[in-house]
Amino acid sequence: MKKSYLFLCLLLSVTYIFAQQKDYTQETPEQKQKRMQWWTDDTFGMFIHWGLYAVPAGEYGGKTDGAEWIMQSHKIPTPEYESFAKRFNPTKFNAREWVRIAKNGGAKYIVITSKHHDGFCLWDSKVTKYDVMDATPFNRDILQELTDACKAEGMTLGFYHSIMDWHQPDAKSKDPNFAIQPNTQADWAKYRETYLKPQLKELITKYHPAILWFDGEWIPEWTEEQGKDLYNYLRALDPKLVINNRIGKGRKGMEGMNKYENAAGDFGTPEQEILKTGSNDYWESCMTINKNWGYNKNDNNWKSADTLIYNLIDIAAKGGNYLLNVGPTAEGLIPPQSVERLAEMGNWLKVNGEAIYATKNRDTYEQGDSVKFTQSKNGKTIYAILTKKPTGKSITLNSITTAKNAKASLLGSSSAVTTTPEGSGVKITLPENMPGKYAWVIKIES
Ligand code: H79
Repeated sequence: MKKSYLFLCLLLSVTYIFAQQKDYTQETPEQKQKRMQWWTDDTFGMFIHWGLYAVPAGEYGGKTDGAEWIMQSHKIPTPEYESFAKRFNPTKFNAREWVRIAKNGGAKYIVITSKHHDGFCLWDSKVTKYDVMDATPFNRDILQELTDACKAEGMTLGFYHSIMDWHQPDAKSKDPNFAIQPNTQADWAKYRETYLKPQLKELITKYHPAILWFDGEWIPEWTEEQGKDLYNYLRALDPKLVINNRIGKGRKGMEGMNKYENAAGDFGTPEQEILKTGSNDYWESCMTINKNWGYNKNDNNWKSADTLIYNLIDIAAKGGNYLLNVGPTAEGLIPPQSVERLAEMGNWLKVNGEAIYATKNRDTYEQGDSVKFTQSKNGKTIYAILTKKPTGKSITLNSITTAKNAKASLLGSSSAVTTTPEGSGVKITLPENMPGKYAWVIKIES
C-alpha cells in the first residue's frame, strides 16, 4: 500500500473519531444564545404530566393525597401498579384539542412526560412492553398523535423524561430511599446503555422533540459525568435540542439553578418557585395549577387566574420562562378548571403578549410590589406592567428616563397616555378608563 494512502486513511479515521466525540458542552455563549433564542422568546409553555397514575387519580389504600409519585409514596407493589395499564383507556384523548387548549392559553410550547419515575412509556417503545401500545387497551401512540397535532397547529413539543425508573429492574436503586423494591443485583450501566439511551434515541429520531426535560437525576447511581456523556450523545443526534440542567447533577435543590460552573444542561429549573431576583442565566420555573402534577381527583387547590398571570409577569420580568402544568384524567381530558384558567391567561396575553414574549429583562425589573418591567430586545421599548389597578390619575416610574414627550400607550386602549420627565424618572398620566383585568401594560417608546 502506498504511504500517502495510509496517511489519508489515518487522517480520515482521526477526523471521524473527533467528529464522533464533539463536545457540545464547549459551545460559545453566542452559539448557545442562537440555539436558545426561540425558547427564550417563547417564554410560556404548558407542561403535561400524564401516565398510569391518572388511573388511581390520587387515591390508594384509603389515602387521597397521591399523584405521579403514588407508586413510591403509597408503596404500591409493582405487579399491582402494572395492572393500572389494563385500565388505562383514555378514549376521550384528542391531541388536537390539547394543543388548542395550550395555544388558546398563550403557551408556545408543550412538554409532556414521555416517561415519569414509574417507568411507564407513552409511546411505542421497542425496548419495552411497558408502554401504551403493548400494555394498555388504548393501543394508540400518544406521543405520535401529539407530534402530529403540534405540527398541524404550529406548536413546539418537548418531552419530560425521568432518569430514575422504578420499573426497570436494572434501574432500581440499591438505596431503598429511591426504589420501591430495591434491587441489589441492578446493573445501572446496563440500564443506561441498553435502555435509557436507546429510548431517548427512539424519541429523537421518531418524534423530533425540540426540548428534552430530564428529572429524577438525584439518585446516587447517576453522575455528572454520565450527564455530560448523555448530553453529548443527544446533541449529536440532534444538535438543535434544548436540554434542562437535570440531565446532570448541577441542580441546586428546588431552587433549581446550578451549584457549580459548567454543569451539564442548558437551563436552570426552579420547581414550584420563582427566582427571588432577576437573572441573566437561562431558567424556567415549572409550577402546578393546583397542588399536584399528576391528576388527583380531590385536589381543588386551584390557583386563581390572577395568580397565574402575576407569576408569568414576575418570571418574564426576571428573565425566565414559565412552564405551567396540567394533569389530564385517565379518560384523556385536561381538567376544566385548568382549561378555564389557561383561557384567561390567553385572553390577557392576546392584548398584552408583546410585553411578555420575545422581551428581555432589565436590571431594574420591578418598582414596589405592583410594577414589573420588561423591554424589547433592542431596549428601545419599555413595558411597565401594573399588577394592581392604579387608583390615581398618574404613576411615576423612577427608573425610566425618556425623551420629552416620549410616546406612551396603554395596551388594549386607544385613550391618550402622556409622559413627563420627573426627577430621574417619568410621570405617566393614565386614561380615565382602564379597560381589562389582572394587569395593565404601559408601553413606553423612546
Ligand atoms: O415531575 C414533577 C415531580 O413529580 C418531580 N418533578 C416535577 C417536575 C419531583 N420529583 N420529586 N420532587 C419533585 C420533589 C423531590 C425532591 C427531592 Fe431532592 C429529591 C428531595 C431529595 C431528592 C431535589 C433534589 C431536591 C433535593 C435534591
